[in-house]
Amino acid sequence: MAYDEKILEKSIDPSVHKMLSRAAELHIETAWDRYEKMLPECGFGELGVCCRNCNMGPCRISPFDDHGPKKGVCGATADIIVARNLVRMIAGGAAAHSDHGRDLAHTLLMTAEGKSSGYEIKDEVKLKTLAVEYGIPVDGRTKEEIALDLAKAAYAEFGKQEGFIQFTRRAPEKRVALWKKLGIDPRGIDREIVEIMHRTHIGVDNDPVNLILQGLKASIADGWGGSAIATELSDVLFGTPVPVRSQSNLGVLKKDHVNIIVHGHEPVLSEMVVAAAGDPGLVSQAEKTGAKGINVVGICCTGNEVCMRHGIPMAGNFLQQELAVITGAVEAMIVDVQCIMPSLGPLSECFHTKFISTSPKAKFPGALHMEFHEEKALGIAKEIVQAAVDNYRSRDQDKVMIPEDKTECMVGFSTEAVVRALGGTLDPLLEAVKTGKIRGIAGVVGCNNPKIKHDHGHIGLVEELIKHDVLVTSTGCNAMACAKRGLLLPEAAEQAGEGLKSVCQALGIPPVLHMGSCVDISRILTVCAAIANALGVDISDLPVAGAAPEWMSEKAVSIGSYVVSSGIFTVLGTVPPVLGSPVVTEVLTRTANDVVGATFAVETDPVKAAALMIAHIDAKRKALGV
Ligand code: NFS
Repeated sequence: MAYDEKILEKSIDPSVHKMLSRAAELHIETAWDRYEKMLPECGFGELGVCCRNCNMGPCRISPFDDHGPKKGVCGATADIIVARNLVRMIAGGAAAHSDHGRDLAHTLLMTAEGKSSGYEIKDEVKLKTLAVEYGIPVDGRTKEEIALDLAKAAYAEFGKQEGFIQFTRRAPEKRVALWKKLGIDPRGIDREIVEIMHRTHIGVDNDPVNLILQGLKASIADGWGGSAIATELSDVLFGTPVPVRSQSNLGVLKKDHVNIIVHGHEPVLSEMVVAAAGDPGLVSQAEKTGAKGINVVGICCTGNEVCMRHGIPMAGNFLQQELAVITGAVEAMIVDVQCIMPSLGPLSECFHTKFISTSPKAKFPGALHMEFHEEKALGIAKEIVQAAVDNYRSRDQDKVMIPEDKTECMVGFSTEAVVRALGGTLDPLLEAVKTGKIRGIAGVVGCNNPKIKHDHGHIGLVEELIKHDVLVTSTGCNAMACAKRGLLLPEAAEQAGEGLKSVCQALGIPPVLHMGSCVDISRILTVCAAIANALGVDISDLPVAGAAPEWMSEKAVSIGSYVVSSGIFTVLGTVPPVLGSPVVTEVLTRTANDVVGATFAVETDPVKAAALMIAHIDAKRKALGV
């Protein structure tokens, strides 16, 4: 089918072309339309030079106009304002990831105390490994006793006032020593986030470099702390992922089934919805309404979580959430927290879709709020699924248009699964890196953003990397883009360079490894730390690089910051709001190399971004003598 040129420019995904043309037909607006209405976006905001931190303003600096203001009312320069705004973004992102981690600690605590309903400790091996890491005794104790101590220890990481966060000690000794020397070895997770809010209050920290260092500190507390806690405790409760086959893209919705979408982030909710949807009573009720069954699919990072643990299909990434509703085939869109567009409320009202919010932290206009609590988790999940099943009768089949696009994928490469795929040790991977069959390793992650042709940034970059023998680890919306493109299949090794292809074929793995949701970038850090430790070097010495080709969220700012703080060069595909400050731009793109051994680069062209990463990888190979 031929589409309007304007629609083809918006995405590389054919399902998106179909649904955008359907949206236009129905006169329904999407994020792309709202983005266009926003243009031109605020130039002060783009440069990061507006400040609303007190009510003497709002102030903005005129970077190009000699007669315009060069200082805010308090005297803050562009450098100060940009640095304050940047670290506040880090605080927002670190808070989101870490509050997710805290919720997992809460669920584990309730489960250990026997107070939750429907949860159990699924991975006892991991439970014990983590307990040992925390110095918690394991011998002769029940799993509940160990889990109680582990949950309390994880909980304590958030409110800790002094000392260090345990999982940060997974980083190589040299890295930890560097963090200590720079004063950026984080204490409690909450403490570092609160300190950013304090320092950016009017009249506190007005040194851009000092502000950035605190931003890095909070980001380390996120990546090696809050996010790692989210990942590890999810594995304990729901099982550590192993490679599993599934499908992705909007074509996973079924015309003759009750379709339920889980959207958001924390597996605490989505795991229970998946369990409830398997309830024989609810399935038979679905059949009585004329449906062939109940079809649960995921969107955004919660989609990654349930896909890698249960093979639940992924309907799409961030920019596809509205399109899923526009199919007219969704009985319920069930959400918890993060990356959920408030537009879903009014949009759902155009269809029969029930938009169900569940978290006391995240309410939306037009949503039906069915609050979720661990004490009655399975019961509440069943009520939610029941609401979806009952709603099937309200579906207007004439309004249904599900694109047929769906692709097979292989997901679930946790750190443990990667090691298993390698035969039990990292040695084959190290050997392949040394011989050059694998040139280096890239972590490609992050969101979608209508500023960039949907999925083009992700796919353009990843395909270029694997072609040049760079093994890609992927999470979040990038992982979903790769899944839809068929890059998460062992067969995709055909598209890789000869060296990477031979390694993938020998091991039966895809050239792009799905490592999970955004908090699971902590898995990538763990792998990097293990490789650095095996080679006796720091992470900044490794032939590795990171990228967030279509990033938009504050979480992505925190992620980029902890990845760079860990010593990994990172390329951003959308421009961060820092260019109004020469000092901040210089620090992030140059000076940081002398401080943490890595920098940021900004490159909107994915092929050029890949070239930057490959050049970096080659330089590190040379320095390592491999
Ligand atoms: Ni992470 Fe971006 Fe959201 Fe996941 Fe997607 S938008 S920062 S990738 S779903 S968190």
